Amino acid sequence: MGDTIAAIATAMQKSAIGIIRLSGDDAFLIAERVFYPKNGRPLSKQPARQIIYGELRSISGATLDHCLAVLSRAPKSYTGENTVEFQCHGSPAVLTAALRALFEAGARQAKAGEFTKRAFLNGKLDLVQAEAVMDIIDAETEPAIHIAASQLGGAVSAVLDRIYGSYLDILAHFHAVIDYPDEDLEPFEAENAINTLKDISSVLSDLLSSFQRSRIIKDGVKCAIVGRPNAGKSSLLNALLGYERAIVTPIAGTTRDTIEEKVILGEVLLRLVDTAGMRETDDVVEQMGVERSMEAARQAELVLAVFDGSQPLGEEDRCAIRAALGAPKSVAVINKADLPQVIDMAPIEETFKLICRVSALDRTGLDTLDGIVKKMFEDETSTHTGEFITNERQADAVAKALKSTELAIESLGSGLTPDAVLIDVESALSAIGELNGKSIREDITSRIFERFCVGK
Ligand SMILES: Nc1nc2c(ncn2[C@@H]2O[C@H](COP(=O)(O)OP(=O)(O)OP(=O)(O)O)[C@@H](O)[C@H]2O)c(=O)[nH]1
Ligand SMILES: [Mg+2]
Repeated sequence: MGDTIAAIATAMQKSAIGIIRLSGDDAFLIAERVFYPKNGRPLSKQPARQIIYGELRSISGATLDHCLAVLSRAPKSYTGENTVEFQCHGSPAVLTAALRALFEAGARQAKAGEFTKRAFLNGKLDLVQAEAVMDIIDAETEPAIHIAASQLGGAVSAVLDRIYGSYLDILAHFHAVIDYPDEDLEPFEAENAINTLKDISSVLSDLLSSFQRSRIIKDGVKCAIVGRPNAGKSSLLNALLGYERAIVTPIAGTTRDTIEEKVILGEVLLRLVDTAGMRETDDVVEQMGVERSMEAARQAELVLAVFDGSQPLGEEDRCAIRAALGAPKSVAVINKADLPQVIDMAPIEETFKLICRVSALDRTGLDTLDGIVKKMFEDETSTHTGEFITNERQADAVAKALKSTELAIESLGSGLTPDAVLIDVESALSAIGELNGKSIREDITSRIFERFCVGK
């Protein structure tokens, strides 16, 4: 490692404050060449974790900013190395000039995720926690923040450490009995090992099922808005977004292509897809739009079937009903509640368990829809219980460990000699080791940190 890295850690746009990070063996030495504390003491002689006011200068001595610096001494820092963070004024020009000064003073540009990678390599975070750093930056809803924050705090890591330790105990016990037959060791009892492995397997199953929930919380739910032309689908999209995203006209067949936007409804992140009105048409472009609508409905976890309450239910509405029936979850949205209602509700009530009346025009009834969606995904979004794993890599590792654990239980139960079981326990151990980074290949580590932004 050794070399000292620097990067702008905040977004490159005008703002009140912009932060530059510096980390490595020579961080204080390099910082002293560009930062001059007002109290006259050199930076390296200043106390750690205190705010130091001073002047940031280029190598040639030109003042670049009056700013604050905070230093942390190894190993008590985010990266585990000597670090300095400069809180400058948030001007991209100032930050760029200050960063250049640090390069001239001996630092080099940090790569994406390099600060967090160093934190991992120095044992400040395990791999699951490092991934949570990324998740917390990416979080778009409060439940997503809760999951990431709990992972970052080490909740999942603690569970994995316990499991890892149990596998090691089983392996160590077995080897000790074989290698030291003369010692007065407790014999290796298959039944004890089975009990431990069963406990582990139940924890791993819970973790694996948490992935589906965390996926919904993190990535959101794909939600198609379908209905006959002019039902008010685009108006509903706009009303939910709070701005005029999609074109709305009284002409049936306005929307041709699908439009996707994210919105938070009922504390759930929805990836809303506005679609072309479903109907038989000779217009080639509209036909292609209708096909896309069908596809969007097929891919959706939730379908909002929009009906025009001011019109009788017609043949064109049946397409929307069929599309909604094919989806795992659906809601009938009876729109245009501000107009006299003539729609025959009986067929809709027969088909849909969940119905709400709204006026996309007046933006009324949206609270009811919000409540319905909230209740619908209550199980998935309640983050109060249990630990969550949050990406494919983690899910794959847990699935691998679970499979090997179950194989081990099966073999032990069927009376196979314990050494036949060891291979399974060892492969479960290595799956968990890859998950938390206790035993991981360098190429996997690099892949993980490449996903990070520079400065993190
Ligand atoms: N009175 C009333 N009119 C509405 C309401 N919602 C939409 N409209 C009107 O209905 C017409 C069609 O609305 P759109 O949102 O374009 O309908 P759409 O379902 O997206 O239509 P297509 O894209 O053609 O499939 C427009 O004139 C809207 O102003 C509502 O709640 N009340
Ligand atoms: Mg439309």
